[in-house]
Amino acid sequence: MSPQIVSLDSLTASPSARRGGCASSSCGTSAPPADIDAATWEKIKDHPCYSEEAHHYFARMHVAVAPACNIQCNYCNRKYDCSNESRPGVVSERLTPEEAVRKVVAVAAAVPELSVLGIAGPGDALHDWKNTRATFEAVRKVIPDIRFCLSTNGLALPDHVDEIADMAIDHVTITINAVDPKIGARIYPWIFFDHKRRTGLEAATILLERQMLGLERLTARGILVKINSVMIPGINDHHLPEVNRAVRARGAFLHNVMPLISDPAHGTHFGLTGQRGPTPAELKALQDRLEGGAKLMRHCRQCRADAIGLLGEDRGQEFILDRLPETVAYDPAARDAYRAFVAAERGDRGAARDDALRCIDAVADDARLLVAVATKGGARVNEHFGHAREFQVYEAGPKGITLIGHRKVDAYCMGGFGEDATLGPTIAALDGIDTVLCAKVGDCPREALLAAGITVTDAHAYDYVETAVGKVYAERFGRAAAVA
Ligand code: CLF
Ligand code: SF4
Repeated sequence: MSPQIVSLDSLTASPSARRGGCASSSCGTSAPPADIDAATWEKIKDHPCYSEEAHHYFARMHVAVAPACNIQCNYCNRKYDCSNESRPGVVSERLTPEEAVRKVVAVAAAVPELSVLGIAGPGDALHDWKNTRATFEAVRKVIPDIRFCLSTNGLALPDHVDEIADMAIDHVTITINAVDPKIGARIYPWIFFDHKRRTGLEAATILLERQMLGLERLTARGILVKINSVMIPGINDHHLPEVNRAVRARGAFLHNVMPLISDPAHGTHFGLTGQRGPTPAELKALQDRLEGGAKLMRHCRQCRADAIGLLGEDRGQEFILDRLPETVAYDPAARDAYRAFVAAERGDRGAARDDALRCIDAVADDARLLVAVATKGGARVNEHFGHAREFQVYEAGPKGITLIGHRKVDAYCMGGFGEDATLGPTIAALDGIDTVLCAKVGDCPREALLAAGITVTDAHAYDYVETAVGKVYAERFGRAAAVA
């Protein structure tokens, strides 16, 4: 049976429909949204990529045990890293399965938020299946409650679906950039398949057919499949709605459209030939166009193949293998306690969100507002403006309050002092934003942003994000009394 398409709109429908279960702030539960069955919710509720809500609370860890790949993408230079699931940047270290287990145990002991172990390269997790399988099997013996996730280009996928299902790997990402081989041939110069290197239309035809076959086989086994698509202006941007329809028809759970990252310094074909990536506005316009099809993931951070931590952070440098003790005792108590905390926090946040959405509902017209939030997790406004390395962007409007993306910046505050040189790029990165919410902000950046037409305020510090966005929206459109 195919899994249902998840509705992230469950967070943006009418308040009563947005949450299943109780709406009391004291209920201490995290009941599934009304349109997600209990079994599916159990699989996604602590997966930071498959549940937008979970990404506020839970962390993923990637282990770079799969360096080899069986295809070439024009946006990838593996000396530099895998663009499939990673932003360009070398993997700090490649690991053997044994080393990976040691590292996972050390991270699980130190990071109670850890819920998912992913293998996302730096090559292809299924082409390097021996390493991928050995890693998952060994980790399962030590940490039975961690979820497994893998990412693949799909070429080898049809051959591994049974083993994936047998190993209880519940989440698989396939990168599908085209369903038309003519478009695919502009993205993939070659594949290695059935002992032969193949090029051009033949290569793209085989790859695209194998991707669809793998997707169909996975969904038939009840495995949740997310599709990643790299948006490449002039090549597949107008084609991605067709990709969205095709993957939806085959039971894909989520569709994640990511911007091409293209820089000559990365040494990729696209980088060297001047192929540009989309602007944030182009990406948003495409994502808006895709609404109503396969549900969209909008909180991807294009993370490295060795990333560790919440999606908006990378703690990889804290866990370099050489610096870890040879043996680490793993005690699940801290992770258990953290999950109990999150369950209670979600109950409170759900009630606060319902209140905030009622404020939005009270404004009858079509007014929309883009709000950027500085947060370090927990779905709260809890980061100083000067410390933020990214801002989460929320759209408030008739459809509710929706996370629509993020904007990366360099931190303004370095060693206790404001770094004026970063303000210009930060203001540029916040183009189109109406209000910035943060836990604290100094006069200098506040005035500079105001001069650029952006309001920044710490008046809602430590509120839940939706509460703060709801208040700003209601205040802006004359409904302050409704949120008192
Ligand atoms: Fe890793 Fe990918 Fe699993 Fe997540 S990442 S293998 S599904 S655990 Fe997540 Fe990172 Fe985006 Fe990938 S934010 S690049 S979607
Ligand atoms: Fe690079 Fe990943 Fe494409 Fe392989 S599948 S070429 S590792 S981006």
